[in-house]
Amino acid sequence: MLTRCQQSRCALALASSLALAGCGGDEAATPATTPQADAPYVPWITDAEGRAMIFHGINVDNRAKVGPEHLPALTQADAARIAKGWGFDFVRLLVLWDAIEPQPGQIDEAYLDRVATRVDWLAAEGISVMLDMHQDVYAAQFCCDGAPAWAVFDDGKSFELQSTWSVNYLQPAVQAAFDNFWAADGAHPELQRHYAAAWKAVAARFRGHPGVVGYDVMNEPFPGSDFDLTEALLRVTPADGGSSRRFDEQKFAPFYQRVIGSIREADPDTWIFFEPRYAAPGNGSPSFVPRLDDPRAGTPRIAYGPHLYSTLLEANGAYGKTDVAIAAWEAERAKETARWPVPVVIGEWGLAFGAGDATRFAEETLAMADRTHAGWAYWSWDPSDAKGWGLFDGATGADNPSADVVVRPYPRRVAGEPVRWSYDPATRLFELVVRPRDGVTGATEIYVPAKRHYPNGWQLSVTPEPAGGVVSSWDAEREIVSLTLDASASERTVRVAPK
Ligand code: 9MR
Repeated sequence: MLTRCQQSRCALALASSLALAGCGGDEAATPATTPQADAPYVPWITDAEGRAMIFHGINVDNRAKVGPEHLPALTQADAARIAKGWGFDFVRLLVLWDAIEPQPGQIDEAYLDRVATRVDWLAAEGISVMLDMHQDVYAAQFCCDGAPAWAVFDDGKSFELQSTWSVNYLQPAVQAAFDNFWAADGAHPELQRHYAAAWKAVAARFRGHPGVVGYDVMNEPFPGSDFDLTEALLRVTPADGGSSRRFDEQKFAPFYQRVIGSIREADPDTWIFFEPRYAAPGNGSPSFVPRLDDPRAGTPRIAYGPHLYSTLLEANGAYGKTDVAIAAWEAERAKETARWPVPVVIGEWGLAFGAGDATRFAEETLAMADRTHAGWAYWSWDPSDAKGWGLFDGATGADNPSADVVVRPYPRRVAGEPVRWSYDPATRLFELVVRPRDGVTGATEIYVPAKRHYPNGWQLSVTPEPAGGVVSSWDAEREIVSLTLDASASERTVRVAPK
């Protein structure tokens, strides 16, 4: 039980934020077969040349959640800006169940056409897209977005609209709607059946699209009445895992397994991302999702897309010196990826850059992502609000100073094993350590935001230097340096430094 004081801190936190919210081969497409329960996971997503793909990107975007067409505000010119102005190679693109299946069993192919147009724009810019089946607070009729109206069963429970969107998760009607969804053998078994079938339709549509790298099964899945508010706000998980473990093991994992199976009936190859349950893991609590099996032939293509938000940061309006969200998050994810070594992409992280010490939080998040080999997508491709979440100004369209923090050098493709990489914003030194790996072709590509971060120029060095010197080429428009490293050294360090 929470004390009264804890409850008021919770209310404060909620009021300001519950918005927490081996390298694989590239086998040819083969039909799904029986699950290979023990097939080892692979820790990198690789491209057709066997290069590890490291993702820096952005969520596109909040405006897809509502409106008759359910489309993000993205234009073709925006796609070019995301790639060339910010150097991003990744977009987490929001799609909505209520747009995909507005009536039970009827897939809106025209909507998928509109989504495909956006995917095409992004792919033409070299951006890999993850389709994110988004939801916030279950459905539009509660406040936010997600399920079609016909899939909302709230058992007649009460709902009072709360001014902070995420606080609506605590409303009895919302919890009942989720409970009905998770109860696969309950009163509404059709809900998960429809959800899985909707995913299959999406997968059938985007199967083989060169721009689509992954499917994110559900945004920030909320555990319904198993939600542990104390854990979410105070990062205190019962020793036995409590209702969170019960949810993850008994309801959540079977749901994931079912949707994975359904996607694989249509698409054997696209990576499937799962997230931990909503809120607590994003703030540094454990997830109890067990290993998920991939029924595709060959190596599993299961990846992890956890979010990272500090409740405390949002509640206090500043990044306090005692806020351990990032360290706790790193420690918990390390335990999980030791159990299942899958590629990790932080599907969302973001913050109000107007808050105290926000830049330090952002830089620590990004350093941690590099350290742990995680890709990421900033929340979101929306103009900045009053608190400063966006990376550009809605009125002028110009970059905000926050873009200078979020946009940084990274190794977007690594022809070999990426051993480690880092970037120090103070010295502007970028380093990548890479080991040769058999069967990989193509060049290692590093995004170097030259105009933004190296106004006096930059220099590239490789140690030990290859016998014939460093062979590199520079794409000035996209600010990408490509370099070919031979296998004569067991490990090489590539450095980009200011002149
Ligand atoms: O930032 C978004 C806010 O403007 C919306 O009101 C809210 C509800 O639609 O969603 C916010 O975005 C959240 C996203 O959907 C899920 N993860 C946390 C995001 C930031 O709060």
